[in-house]
Amino acid sequence: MKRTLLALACALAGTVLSAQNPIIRDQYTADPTARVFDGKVWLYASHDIISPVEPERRWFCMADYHCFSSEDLVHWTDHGVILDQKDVPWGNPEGYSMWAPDCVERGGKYYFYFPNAPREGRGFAVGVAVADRPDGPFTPQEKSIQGVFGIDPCCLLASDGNAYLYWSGMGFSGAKLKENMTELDGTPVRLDTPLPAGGLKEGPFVFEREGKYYLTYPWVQDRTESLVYAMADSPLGPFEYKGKIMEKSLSECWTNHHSFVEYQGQWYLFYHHNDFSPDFDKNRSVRIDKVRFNPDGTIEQVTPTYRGVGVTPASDRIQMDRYSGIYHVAAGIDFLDPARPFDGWFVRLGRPGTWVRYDEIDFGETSPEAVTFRYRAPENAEVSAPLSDEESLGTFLLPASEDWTEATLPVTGTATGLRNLKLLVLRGSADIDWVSFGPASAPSENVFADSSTHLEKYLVPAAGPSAVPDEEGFLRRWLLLEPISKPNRSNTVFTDSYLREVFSTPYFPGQLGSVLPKVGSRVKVKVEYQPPVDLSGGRPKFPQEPVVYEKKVKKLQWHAFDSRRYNVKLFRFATNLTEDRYGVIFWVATVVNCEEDIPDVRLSVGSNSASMWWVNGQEALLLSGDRRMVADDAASEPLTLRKGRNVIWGAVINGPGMSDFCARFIDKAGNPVRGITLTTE
Ligand code: FUB
Repeated sequence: MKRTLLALACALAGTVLSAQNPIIRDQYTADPTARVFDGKVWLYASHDIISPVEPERRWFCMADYHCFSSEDLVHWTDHGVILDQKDVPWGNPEGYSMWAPDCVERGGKYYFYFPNAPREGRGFAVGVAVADRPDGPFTPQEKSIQGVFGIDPCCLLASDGNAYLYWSGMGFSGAKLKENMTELDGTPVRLDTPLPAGGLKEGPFVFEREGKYYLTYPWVQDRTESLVYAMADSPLGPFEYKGKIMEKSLSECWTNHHSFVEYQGQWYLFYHHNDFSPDFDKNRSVRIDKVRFNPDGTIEQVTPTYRGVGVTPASDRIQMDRYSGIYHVAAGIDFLDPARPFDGWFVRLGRPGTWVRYDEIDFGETSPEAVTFRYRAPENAEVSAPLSDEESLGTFLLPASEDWTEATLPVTGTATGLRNLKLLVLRGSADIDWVSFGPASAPSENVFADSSTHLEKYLVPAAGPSAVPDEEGFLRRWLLLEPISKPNRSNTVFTDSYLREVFSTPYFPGQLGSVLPKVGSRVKVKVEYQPPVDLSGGRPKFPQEPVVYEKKVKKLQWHAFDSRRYNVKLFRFATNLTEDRYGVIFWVATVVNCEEDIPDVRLSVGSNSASMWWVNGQEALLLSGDRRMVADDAASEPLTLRKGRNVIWGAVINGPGMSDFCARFIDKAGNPVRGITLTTE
């Protein structure tokens, strides 16, 4: 979650912050009050700092307020300082006590209520500053509000047409405000201290919903605050205690402080926690989670999450450490740099089988073609990206890297609209900072570099306009289509009739044609889905129970390779570039160019497992059954390689084993055919 430049930029007002929880990531923020003005959510919060005068002082320290706005609750704009302690006529200019604020709009004016230490005397007073816009400039009144002594003001614009002010100080008080919004209209009333008994109660936030008034507040229990609430039929009570909104945090951050807001039909709870400052709980950060109401108006308890709310565009850096779900004790989060907490966290997926899930990613209307991982891994790691039990964006090889690095890899599955994404480790382990999805461009080339340590041992991108067969006549230049999922738990089904049926299925345009697909082109192929095979035991384990396979469309790419060996290692090809490697069909093709007709030759093939071969559109060979790859396992009837181009197609099918093939042309005497060249177009 590295945002050093962004953090710098955010020192300026009007910058955009993109976030899950905590939502503001370049400064401490606390005591959030969220309001909706002009179709946007506006956040007014305390601004925790380390004391500039007494850095060792382990107490709250706040000199000013910022406000923030957002339309999607994900991207927040910091509007900068809206009020500074130096500018409050009645306040102590060095009091550092600008605690929990609130802001409401009435009659086109914005009223910002804030507690502060007065110039004279002790304790806290509450003031109001007025502006024409939600982001100020706010002009503070000359004097604090008469009759209000305490902290944490909250203003309610009730449906009875009145505005009410609430605050805490030796219990809760409330009072009607005058039309001018700056003075109390009458004597404050003490709100009956609702249960639970004992323990400090502060931070009252009162809101109205469906004719009920909710007094919600933090309540200290064992030195840590949980959020609780009471309900009433009128703004000033009597209130009846109802229960907990949020449990106290396990990390024992002393305070919590919150507000409720309804935005676009959904209610949200804004609250805070000391995410960026685990060792000092007076430096806090604002979070958001969704909140729901029961049919009787009571509040469903809220579980704090890292994921927070809002939809994250797939092209954003998706901070997987802000997860919706995580599996296994070997998975967890850590600061990227404990000395620089605002750089954020990464998620550690410490062994095969661990996973992390991030919900509500918006892939839009166009499925991504590439994914970039920011990660590090002690050895090569294999990470799959399922979207559900049936769908996946692919399996990705992350080459070993001790340092943080980025790898951009082609996506093999499809995703549009809103999806939840899991990253599941199949092999090795990885620390992941973020992932981001985008269009194809360079990634499909990068893949060779990224996976070179594995793939390059077996296959290298075709180099030069043509190749020649090796000394033994084996054809080593091939166009390979990424594997088509065709789930088979055993190779025993590969009978002639099964193979003919499977291989006569049209999968892609130009199949078996005389014009070969372009290198790098992609085809949309309808495939049967098989759930990821369990590799944890070293050998592939297929599900014991019958699995319902569903049809889905995948985008598969054509690659041109020169094989380093006489046999073409399809399994390695699949393992390095795609998610499917077992229970698959590989389509392969090459062009044999001859200077003149060469009669009486045979195509000689070996494959693991079954395969079928065509020369110039005619079936040449069918290798059925559960086969091992053996050179010259089967040879075609004699045929003529014509002067010019001869197009060779092959299809290899496999179940739970490795896959490869070798092919050459031999003459009557069984010697390799010479004088031919190989191309892929
Ligand atoms: O931020 C200072 C104080 O901590 C607030 O006013 C209280 O509600 C608590 O969150």
